[in-house]
Amino acid sequence: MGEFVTVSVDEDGVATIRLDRAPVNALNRQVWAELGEAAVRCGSDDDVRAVVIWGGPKVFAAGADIKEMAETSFTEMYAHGAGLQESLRELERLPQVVIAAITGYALGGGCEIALAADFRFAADDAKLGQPEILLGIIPGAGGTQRLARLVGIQKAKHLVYSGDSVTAGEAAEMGLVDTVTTADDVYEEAMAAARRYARGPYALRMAKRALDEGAELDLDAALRLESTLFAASFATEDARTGMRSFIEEGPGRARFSQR
Ligand code: DAK
Repeated sequence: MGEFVTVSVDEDGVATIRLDRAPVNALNRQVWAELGEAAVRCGSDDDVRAVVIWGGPKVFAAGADIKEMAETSFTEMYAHGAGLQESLRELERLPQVVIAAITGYALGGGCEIALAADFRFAADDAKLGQPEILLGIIPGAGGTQRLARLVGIQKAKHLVYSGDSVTAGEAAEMGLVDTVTTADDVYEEAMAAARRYARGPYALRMAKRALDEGAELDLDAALRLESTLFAASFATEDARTGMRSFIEEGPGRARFSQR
């Protein structure tokens, strides 16, 4: 259990990765490292069936700790920066469905953490953006890459070049967030969605791999990957359960074992 990042797992197998560094969850090196450890822990725990990442009721994360960054030299960043970026790869590569529940600010590295999730649920008070340019630097944890892949390069250019943040409503319009709800409800809505995925079949992991890894490949290779994973899904107990249940009880009634 980290000092600033904790993991708790509820009885439905939904893990909450909680960022907790008052007042704005500024991401110092320790937070990045603990986030990576939290992701590894969720990925290696068979009881974790879905993940919600949450910064608390007021703020998701206002980005990297600027006071720490101000003291960081080129050589230190060169030596450690890639390692810190790895924490988000751990999060992004989790086999389980991951939902970011965003209240308040998700700026810079905060926005980049949310971008590593499968879905972003935002509170209506949320503000998202990549303000790095205003500090004289560029996004360094996927903000020039995942953001452009998600919303398109033009919208990403606008956000990255200007440093402007967008409201939850604007973020929804550009596809940066998936749902908008009240700040009081956003965590529970993310948990409810995560519980639904937690009840899903083992094949959800295969679907996630096919979509995420396939997106990085040319179409032929991506279709081969899909084909392999499709065949592999027939090896799961859940595939037997799902098809038998349809034949005997009709659609949508299967109770999966995640095996
Ligand atoms: N770092 C450190 N302290 C911060 C902070 C931050 N990012 N953001 C806010 N704070 C502190 C403020 O200094 C203030 O501290 P006190 O004065 O109370 O001691 C306290 O939090 C409350 O902030 P404000 O008084 O400013 O509160 P407001 O509500 O007026 O404004 C705000 C909230 C979030 C809009 C504003 O504070 C703000 O603009 N914050 C900075 C946003 C920002 O530029 N974030 C950093 C972007 S750069 C890397 C990967 C990624 C990154 C770096 C490396 N590697 C893989 C190596 C990421 C870089 C970034 O995120």
